[in-house]
Amino acid sequence: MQFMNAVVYAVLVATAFAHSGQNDHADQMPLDYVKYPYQAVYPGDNEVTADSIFSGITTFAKLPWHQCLTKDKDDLFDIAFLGAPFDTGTSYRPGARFGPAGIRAGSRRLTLYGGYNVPLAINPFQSGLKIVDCGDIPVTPYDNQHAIKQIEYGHKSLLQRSTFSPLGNDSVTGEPLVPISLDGKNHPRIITLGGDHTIVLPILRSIYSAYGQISVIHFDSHLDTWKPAVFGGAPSAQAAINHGTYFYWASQEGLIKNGSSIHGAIRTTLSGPADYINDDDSGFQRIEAREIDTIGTDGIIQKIRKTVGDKPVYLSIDIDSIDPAFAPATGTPETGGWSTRELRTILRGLDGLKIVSADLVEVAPAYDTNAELTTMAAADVLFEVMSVMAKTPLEDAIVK
Ligand SMILES: *[C@@H]1O[C@H](CO)[C@@H](O)[C@H](O)[C@H]1NC(C)=O
Ligand SMILES: *[C@@H]1O[C@H](CO)[C@@H](O)[C@H](O)[C@H]1NC(C)=O
Ligand SMILES: [Mn+2]
Repeated sequence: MQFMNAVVYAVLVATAFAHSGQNDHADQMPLDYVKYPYQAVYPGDNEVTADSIFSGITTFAKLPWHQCLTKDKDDLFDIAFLGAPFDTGTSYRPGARFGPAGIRAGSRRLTLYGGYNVPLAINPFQSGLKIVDCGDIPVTPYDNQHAIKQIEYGHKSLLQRSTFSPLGNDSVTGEPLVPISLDGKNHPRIITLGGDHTIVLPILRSIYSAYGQISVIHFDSHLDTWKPAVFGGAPSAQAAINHGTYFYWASQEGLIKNGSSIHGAIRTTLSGPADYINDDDSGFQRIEAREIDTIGTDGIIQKIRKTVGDKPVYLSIDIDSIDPAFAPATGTPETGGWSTRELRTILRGLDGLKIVSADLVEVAPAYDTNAELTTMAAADVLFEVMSVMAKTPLEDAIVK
C-alpha cells in the first residue's frame, strides 16, 4: 500500500509540474520568433531583425550555411560565398588565413535595414537568386603545393554545378538566354573570401575549366605579375608561386585573356620600369591609383569598361587597393590609395558586366582597428559585387 501511494503521488506531482510548466511557458517570450535577416520584409528595420544581426553563428551577411563540400555536396545555388583560409604565400605581414572569418564578422550588419542597394536599385538578398555561404575550403598550412590543389578542387566542386535558378528568357525576344560557359551549362558564381592573393592562381584554373580564357579586372596597389626571380627570388619551384607572382603564372598558363584585362589602384614601387614591360607581356592594362585625381571615378570606370568590353570577366579585389586609412589590416599596405567610397563607386560602375566569379583577398584581421574598419570595408565592397552580379545574368552577349 505504502508503495502504491508513493507511485500515485509521484504521478500526480509529475502531472502537476507538467501543467505548471505549460502555464509558465505561456508567459514566456517565444524563442522561435527570430527571422533570418535576409528574410526581412522591407523596410526590415525592427527589433527582431536587429537581434539576429549580432547573435548566432556568423556566416556572410547571415546567409544560410551550406556544407557544400561535404554533406551538402549536391546542393545547387546561384551565388556562393566560399572561404580560402590560406596565407603561406605572403611576403610581409602574415594573417590572411583569418580573412574569411574576419570578413564574415564584418558583414553581420549588411541586412540590418533589409539589404536594399539604393544606387543600384536592387536588393540582392531578395532578387530571387539562391545565395548561400558554403563555409571554407579545408586548406593545409603546411604544404603550399597541396593547399593550392585543395583550393582549385574546392572551387571547382562548386563551380561545376548547375545553378539553382534557370537562366530565364530574354525580356525582349522571349527566347531562352544562352549561357556563356564552354559546356553550355549555367554555372553558379562564387565569391571567394581570401586568403592571400596566391589563391587566385588555383581559382583561375577552376574558372578556365568552365569558361576558358577569361578577362580579369584586378584592384590592387601591386601588379602581382612579377617574375619569380624579381619577386621573392625563386629559391625553389614552390617559393616561385606566391602572392606577387600568381598572375605571372596564370598568364604563362594561358588562363588570362591578353589585352582585355586591367589593374586598378596601382601605386607600388618597382624593381624598375622593366616591371611594366613584363606586366604588358602578361596581358594587363593599368590604371594608377593617382589617376583618380585627374579623371575621377567616372574616368576610371570608362577605362575599365573600354578594356573589358562585353566579355565575361573575373573580378579580383585586393583590400590593399583601398588606402590603409580605411583598410589598415592587410599584408602589404600602401599609402596613397582609394577611399572605400571611391572603390565602391567604381565597383557599382561595373553594373552590366558579366562577372563570372570574384574574390576579396589579403584581409588580415589581426592588424585591424577595434572598430573592424577593414573587415567592414571588405564586406561592404562585396555587397556591391553581389548586387552587380544579381542584376546581370551570365548570358551570351546580346546588344542592348
Ligand atoms: C521561356 O521560354 C520557354 C519557351 O521557349 C517557355 O517554355 C518557358 O516557360 C519560358 N520561361 C519563362 C520563365 O518565361
Ligand atoms: C600579349 O600581347 C602582347 C602584345 O601583342 C604581347 O607582347 C605579349 O607577349 C602577349 N602575352 C601573352 C601572355 O600572350
Ligand atoms: Mn595582391
